[in-house]
Amino acid sequence: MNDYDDCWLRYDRADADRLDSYRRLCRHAYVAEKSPELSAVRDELRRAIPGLLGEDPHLWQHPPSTAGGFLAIGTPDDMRMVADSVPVDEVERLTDGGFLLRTVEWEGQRCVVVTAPTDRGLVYGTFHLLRLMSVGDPVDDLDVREEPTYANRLLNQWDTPFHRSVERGYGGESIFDWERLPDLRERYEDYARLLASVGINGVVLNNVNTEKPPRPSAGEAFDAFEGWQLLESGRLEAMTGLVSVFRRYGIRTYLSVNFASPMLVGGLDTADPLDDEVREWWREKADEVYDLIPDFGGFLVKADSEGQPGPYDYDRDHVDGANAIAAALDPHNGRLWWRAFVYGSHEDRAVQAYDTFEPLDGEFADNVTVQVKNGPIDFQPREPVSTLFGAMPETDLGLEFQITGEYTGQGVHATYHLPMWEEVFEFDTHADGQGTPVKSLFRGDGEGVVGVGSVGEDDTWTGHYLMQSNLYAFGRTVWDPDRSVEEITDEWVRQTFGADEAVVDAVSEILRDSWEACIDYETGGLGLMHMMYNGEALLENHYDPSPGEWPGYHGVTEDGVGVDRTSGGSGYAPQYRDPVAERYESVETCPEELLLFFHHLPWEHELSDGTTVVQRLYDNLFAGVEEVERLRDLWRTLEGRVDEKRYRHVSERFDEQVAQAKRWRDTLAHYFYDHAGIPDEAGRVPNR
Ligand code: GCW
Repeated sequence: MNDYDDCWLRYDRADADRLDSYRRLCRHAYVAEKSPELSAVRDELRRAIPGLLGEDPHLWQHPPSTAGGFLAIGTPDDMRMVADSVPVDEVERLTDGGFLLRTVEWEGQRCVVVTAPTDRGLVYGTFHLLRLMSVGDPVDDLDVREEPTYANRLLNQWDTPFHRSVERGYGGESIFDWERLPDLRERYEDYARLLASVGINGVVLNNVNTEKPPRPSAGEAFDAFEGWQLLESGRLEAMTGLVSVFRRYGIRTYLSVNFASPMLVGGLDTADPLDDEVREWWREKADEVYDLIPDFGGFLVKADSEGQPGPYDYDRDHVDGANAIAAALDPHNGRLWWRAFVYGSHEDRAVQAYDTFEPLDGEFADNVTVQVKNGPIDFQPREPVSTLFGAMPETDLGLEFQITGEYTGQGVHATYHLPMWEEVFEFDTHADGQGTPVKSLFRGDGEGVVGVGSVGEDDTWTGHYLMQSNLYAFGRTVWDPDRSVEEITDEWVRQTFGADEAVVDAVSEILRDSWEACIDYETGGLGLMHMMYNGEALLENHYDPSPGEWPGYHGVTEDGVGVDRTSGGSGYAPQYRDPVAERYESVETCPEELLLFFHHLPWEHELSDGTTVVQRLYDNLFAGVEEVERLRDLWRTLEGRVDEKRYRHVSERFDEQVAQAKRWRDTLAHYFYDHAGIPDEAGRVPNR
């Protein structure tokens, strides 16, 4: 037994009403044998069946003739029994990762069949079946057909191979012990299981920040191991075992690489993407990587951003930079993910990504994916969606969400991101006329959705038991963005906490309402953002309130609040297509939840219900704290219903969250009051 938590893969005993049928159909399992993925499937049954059914599984290498019923897992090519009992063309038509689950009659026995055209699909199908049993759904009449919506469902680890830290990770140190590779830890496999169980099919193992600037001058050594070193030959060789762990679960491995690798790793004196030697260096390096890891996914690059080198260092643009590296990956079918999170000369950072990338549409190589954060700023509690979505029809795009809670209370606050992701997915970009929601994009073979990871060495994995839900929900919504928040949440709660309806209801409600509460106490709402501490003293923690630090983000002055991002201001609103651009451009039609993101307004500007802006901000700040208190009290009703360890852990964090929410409320309320000079009508903001 490990000390760390099993998260949603607990496999607690199934509901008594269902137990007979589950045992009859799933205790005997006939599983194809040929691949590493299928050995992972068998291992998962050995873990799950004893817990769920209270009996060890019987694993067969041929269809058992006398069991009375059994579970069969394999492709139609692997197993004649499968080919005989499901429509083979239907299976063959499924995309990679897709699977069918059917309950069938076979030679007088009733059987559950899990089948797919690929072994990866069998892994997903198996986890799907185990999920059904974990939440207590019937399996005696199954007819399930599933396919992932997006071809690429990637996790970006921001694990820095440097003192094992995780940038913006709140679940402890990195689980990856690079210094000890090729030695493996059981935890790698358990992590791969968690990811595969929700359909993730790629993992970028290291942080996009592959270098800690400043770089030492020539002749001086780096004083610590840095991410770019993972491209060194010895490191790559040591990594192959770790890659195999993920491969067994259908997950391809990727690396973040430094744009200046030809210099750092290769010893060249330039990284100019148009230099022949540089291009040759990338080609040889890619050949070496693929010799060791034939199914390697590709590279991810953060260039010209926050101190990382990039093509601008050589007066080249992002197309030159990306295409040079992509050319090296291309012969191996490798893909280059190139981030759009760049800075530039603009006073308003919101306009930057679109200004930089939209003009380059159509120029990127076919195996480049431009990876864009969900909003134009930086994973704030609420942002409008990025203007790049739907704006680069000739370019493969990826959408980047943050699973970890950098700006939403980190490892302490319970802030569930799924409702935010749903808002992003449902947003109509009008890219292809009305009815082009964000979720309808990213459907090409080279496109997909990426999540910035949240796990670490902590027993809870994510630093907070309830925040395991964000990792779960990310995988499930990216598998199928049409699945509702309620459904995904309900599945997670039942697998994680069991079937007690009082627990299911309370935890679901806590999660559902947590995001709006966070927006209220951390921003006051109305589209304000980025008032988090960013100074050196607390390591740019992005956790504590510090509204005075970056007034450019919220535009607070004595005469008003908000940032003018219309055509008369920074010009962000017109980057959208009409009618979205028109809607944001005008104060009258701009949705209130984003009003101050797009407009600088007087403190006494009246909102649609007659409340003034300043009063609404006060009201929201107070409402946010009250809401967190209500959610904490709801959790407290679960004492005795949830195991002591998790009950206490979450209770303590809730107490801290309430205290911190009050700190946010008071800091912001005073800050607004100091600038507006207008007291709260309810008298809740004391003069200082
Ligand atoms: O939000 C900022 C974070 C950085 C991060 C960067 C990025 C990995 O504060 O920690 O660096 O975004 O996304 O590149």
